[in-house]
Amino acid sequence: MANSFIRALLGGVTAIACVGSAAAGTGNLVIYNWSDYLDPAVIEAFEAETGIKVTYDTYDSNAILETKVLAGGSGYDIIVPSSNGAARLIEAGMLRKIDKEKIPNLEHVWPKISRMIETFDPGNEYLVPYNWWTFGVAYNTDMLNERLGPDFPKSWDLLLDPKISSTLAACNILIVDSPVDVLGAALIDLGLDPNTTDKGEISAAGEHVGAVRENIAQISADGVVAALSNGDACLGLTWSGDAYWAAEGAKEAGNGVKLDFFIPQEGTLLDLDCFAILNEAKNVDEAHAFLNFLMQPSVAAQNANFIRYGSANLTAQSGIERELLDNPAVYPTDKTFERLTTPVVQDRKTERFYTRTWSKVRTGQ
Ligand code: N2P
Repeated sequence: MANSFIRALLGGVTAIACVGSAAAGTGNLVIYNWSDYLDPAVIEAFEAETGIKVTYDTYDSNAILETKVLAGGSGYDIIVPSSNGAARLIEAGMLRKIDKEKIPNLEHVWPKISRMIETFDPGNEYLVPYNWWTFGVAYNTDMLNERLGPDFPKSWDLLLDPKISSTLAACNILIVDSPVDVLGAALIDLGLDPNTTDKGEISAAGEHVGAVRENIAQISADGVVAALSNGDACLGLTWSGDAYWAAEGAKEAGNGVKLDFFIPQEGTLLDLDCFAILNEAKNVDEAHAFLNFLMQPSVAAQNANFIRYGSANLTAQSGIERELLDNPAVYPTDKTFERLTTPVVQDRKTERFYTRTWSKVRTGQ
């Protein structure tokens, strides 16, 4: 393993040498990514190495990304949609085929993860897998122990059982603004398929969350991490990497807030984000150069250690912290895998029904 890591590093050096030629293009690159989802030092290193100037912008939900991109003229080159959103953008003809010759470091992608997107991107022609995650429950250990005792159920019930969530409402429950994840969790809690196309079942999931809506302080695109870190929330339904990020934030702040995360016993969703290059990208060579740079195992490892998400770069694992690799919420074991479902891409009608159901939950209708 050590040898292959060293070989990979050497491969990376060659790749950096190639990257220089991309600077002969426009010399600019515009990236639109989820917030807190790339180590700024990676961008600095890329700029220093290549002379390419990166403009970086962020979003907090697939809905925001899609609205901006589907309107056209966004000005972005690289975007980072989650699997469902990525599939819709491929179908809408918004993405450019990746020129694999320009990204030799694609060889480091974990085949198990590449396969996850095969159903909607056969041959991974448009997408480069970035990170995977599980959706679960982040919590403030002291606040929950105080209110529920130490043996509280590691279950979706913490939100979806009104008796429990009403006890936690005063210390603030926040959930991410992500219909696929939250309605999926509600479907799982009801013993239903999180990928159902049955309108009655989707409505039941909406009503399940709606029944505890008054106990949710905020459905937030970007506020969950900060609220957990600061001790302003005791419960957050969010993604594994963000939960980790919140816990690290509290540790760094030294504010005494202790956070943990679990995958509910009923099961949950596992999904991934991918890099894509827009059809309308103006800086295509630079975009390829950036992806190749980031996918060098040493760079990918540094980035994974920073953002705390499970990396799709297999070779990078030699450089990823043991604590992250051993955390089944970040790198699920085969046993955990049995309790996980990956969202499928729904037909347009079903998709719209999920969105409408979610809007009702959000607005408390
Ligand atoms: C990063 C959030 C990305 C994870 N903060 C869900 N796509």
